[in-house]
Amino acid sequence: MKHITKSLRMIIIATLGLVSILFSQDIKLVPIKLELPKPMFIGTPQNLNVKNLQKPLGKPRPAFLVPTGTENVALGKTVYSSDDFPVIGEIEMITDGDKNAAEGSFVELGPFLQDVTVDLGAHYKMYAIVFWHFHKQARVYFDVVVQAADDKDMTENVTTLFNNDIDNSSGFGIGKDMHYVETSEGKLIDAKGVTGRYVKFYSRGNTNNDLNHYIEVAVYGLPLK
Ligand SMILES: [Ca+2]
Ligand SMILES: [Ca+2]
Repeated sequence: MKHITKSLRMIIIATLGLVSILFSQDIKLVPIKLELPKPMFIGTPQNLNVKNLQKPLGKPRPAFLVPTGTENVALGKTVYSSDDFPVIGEIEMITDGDKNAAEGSFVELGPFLQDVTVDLGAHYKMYAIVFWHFHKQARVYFDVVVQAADDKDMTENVTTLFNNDIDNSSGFGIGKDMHYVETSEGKLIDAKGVTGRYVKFYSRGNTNNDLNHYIEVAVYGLPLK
């Protein structure tokens, strides 16, 4: 009996120690501040013949936790693109905060592999990247690759955060991530605290046509101290 009491006391002391360590680190996590646009369709069509396709969750995406103070640091920032003269829309619309699906809210880039690069203007620690290609109808975009780096040419401190190019037709290596159906929730990628100033997004057409579209990209981060 005496032995049990001693063990119990030690467990309590250890637990209290752990709790005080957690509090002393003062890392407060809060759900990401994310205003979602109006959904344009309900459910997922079954006729999308796409390999390695993620099953829909069937419910809203769970809250994503980030350190307190984390904001969309891409809002209003400069965007560069492989297609400087979009067929529809302007490149600036990709970081203007408008995530609606309607005509007048999306940018249409040319066919085949196209990219957009956001210059955050300074170095940030990134926790989540959320982007909307198109959500007026259910589509899957191909060769979606997302990279962060310190320089615009993506040569220094490059991290590939997402790659679903399953056949390596875009040359970034075989992507292990899954295809997904675009919805009003956008695609959220866990950036796991990588650092960088530039975030680059690639795609190579979609299940509907060979063109590439962007409505908005958001980078949730904190300034690098
Ligand atoms: Ca926009
Ligand atoms: Ca491919």
